[in-house]
Amino acid sequence: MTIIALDRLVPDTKSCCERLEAEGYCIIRNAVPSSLVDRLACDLEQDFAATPHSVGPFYGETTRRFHGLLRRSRHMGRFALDPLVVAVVERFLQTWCDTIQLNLTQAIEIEPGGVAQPPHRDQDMWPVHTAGVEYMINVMWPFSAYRAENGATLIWPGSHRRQDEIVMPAEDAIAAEMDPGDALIFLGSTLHAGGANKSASSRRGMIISYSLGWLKPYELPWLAYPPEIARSLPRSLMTLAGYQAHRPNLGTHEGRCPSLLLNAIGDGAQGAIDVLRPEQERLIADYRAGRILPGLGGSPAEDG
Ligand SMILES: O=C(O)CCC(=O)C(=O)O
Ligand SMILES: [Fe+2]
Repeated sequence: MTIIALDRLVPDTKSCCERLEAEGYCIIRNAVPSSLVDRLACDLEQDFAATPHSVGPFYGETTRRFHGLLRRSRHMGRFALDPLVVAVVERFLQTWCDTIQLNLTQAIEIEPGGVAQPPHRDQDMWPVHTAGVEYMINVMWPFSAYRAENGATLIWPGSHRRQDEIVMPAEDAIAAEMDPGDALIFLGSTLHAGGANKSASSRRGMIISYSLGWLKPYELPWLAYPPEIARSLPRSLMTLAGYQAHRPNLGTHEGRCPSLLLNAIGDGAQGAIDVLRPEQERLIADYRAGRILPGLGGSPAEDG
């Protein structure tokens, strides 16, 4: 079993993207200091203790999961906005959207005795797929050492190119063994699963996932971070977490960009304001000026 890993000492968006392209996953070693992971895990300790077991065959009844992590620890920004991760995610997703968005933050504990999760591709949650389009990217951050015996995430290398195979042979999976501070990035089209925990202690970590900015996210960020909470959190994080319209006019509130809700005043209903791409504004201007005639194709800008 080989684990493909990158050393953060040579952080390089290009090589990380190449590995994702080739294998469907990539491990960044020492992406953040392990001491920071310890502080984050410490902030979440109470939540792990207070969270009941998950219900259902996908989540797994020997797991505990909770969400809305950006409001639970001030350290989350360092993880969610990790520059290398964000650069990689943007490189993969921004061909298909203007801006990426936070899809989910989820803390996960797999208890001793936990069975392996069914293999799945996370982007299959959305029912329609266009070949070659990536809809989301996941990043798994371990809080405890991930090893094959304690349920390290299982990944099927190359499975992103074999979308028609619902499952692949168990022996083809690798266990993404990592230590706190490492990060596993994998595509939404990569077959994976939480592993079985055959050890005596819990495996804890978190997933932060990002998706095309116009998709419905798994976790509704406006409920996880309503305006009164969002105003107390870093603006860059809340921009990622849904307080940003996606052109044209998607994800708005009262017909306006929801970023206006982050301002201390002026968040009442005040009339709609378009959020359009420049080429859409040009198209409308060309139409109004009579430069677009019925039956003509092509770009009006080029047609002159
Ligand atoms: O816990 C893990 O290692 C993976 C979890 C996962 O893939 C999921 O819940 O979608
Ligand atoms: Fe998953």
